[in-house]
Amino acid sequence: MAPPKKFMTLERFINEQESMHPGATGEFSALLHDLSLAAKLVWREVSKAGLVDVLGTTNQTNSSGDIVKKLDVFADETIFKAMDHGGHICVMASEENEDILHIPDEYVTGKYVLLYDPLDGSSNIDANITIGSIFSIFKRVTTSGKGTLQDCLQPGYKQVAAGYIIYGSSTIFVYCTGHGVHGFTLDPSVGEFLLSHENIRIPKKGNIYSMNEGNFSNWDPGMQNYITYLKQQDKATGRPYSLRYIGTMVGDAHRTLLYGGIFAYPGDKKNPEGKLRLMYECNPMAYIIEQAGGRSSNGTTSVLNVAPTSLHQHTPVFLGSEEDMKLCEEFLQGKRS
Ligand code: AHM
Ligand code: MG
Repeated sequence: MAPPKKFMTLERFINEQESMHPGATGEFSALLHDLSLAAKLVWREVSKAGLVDVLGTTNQTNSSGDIVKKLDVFADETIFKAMDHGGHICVMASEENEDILHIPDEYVTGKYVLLYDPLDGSSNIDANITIGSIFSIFKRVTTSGKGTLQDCLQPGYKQVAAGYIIYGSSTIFVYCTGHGVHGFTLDPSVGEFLLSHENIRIPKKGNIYSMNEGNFSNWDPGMQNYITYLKQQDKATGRPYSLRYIGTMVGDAHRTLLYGGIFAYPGDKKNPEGKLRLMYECNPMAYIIEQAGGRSSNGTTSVLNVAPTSLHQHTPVFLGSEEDMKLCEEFLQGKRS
């Protein structure tokens, strides 16, 4: 196989981006470096999940009532431990923990806030299907000392960076700091993430929809009409839309980012706010998709405009290509049926 035109490690890319900001202190770059180490540590366990005693469940449930997998616990603790002592974070929050996570007393605190879903798609672990980790970064709003809940509960448009790691047939670190969405594929033989997807732009329109259609009977009529419409011949391709659904948001959103189309987890009769969490899943993914030229919505407005009121709140979420999102909204608002 021919080598790429240039080898660019994630570490070097982060440093080069920092040098474009003369006032940068290096704190933010250090945070990203630590995140890349956390990603490699989690990948190392994920990739041997079938070999060692990490499969199966613990007997705990998390704040959303899900059964906690051993790998969830490992990923949760590993990310925290990789990030707690760098001096750049004042507080963290994780999908697996009810309350905010304080930086231990022996370490200094910094100006950033990290929220993360340590292992997304955990119901797929035992079947060796794609899973991921998601992160969202804000600047603190309090001025010093330990961070607070107030630092964590910021609307998505205030994110200064967000990204995810997808543990699929290869492992890719995708992130954005407001200057393009970039993907780095892990070369396990050298232990480095190498630039593989520079400046990702989501197609203006796709032909894939990704959602748990098993919930169809509980959706409202606008949503049902939209899906029924997508199953007819698409004018652009002469085919109906294809359904692709992994049940791991990272995987489904990553495919949507690269191929276009729409990913959604709408609210329904049983769960009006849907299933996915605003702070750990929807905000960071909405930021990535919007920065790549796509759109996000909670059905009414951009997900990034939603003012959070609690750490683990859920929200309906729609992410995708500009044209697909426009069409979906027309159905949701009853302008088409
Ligand atoms: P989790 O594994 O972090 O709890 O994430 C929840 C997952 C998402 O990754 C995915 O989009 C969704 O739950 C799938 O839900 P469902 O099984 O209802 O389709
Ligand atoms: Mg998740």
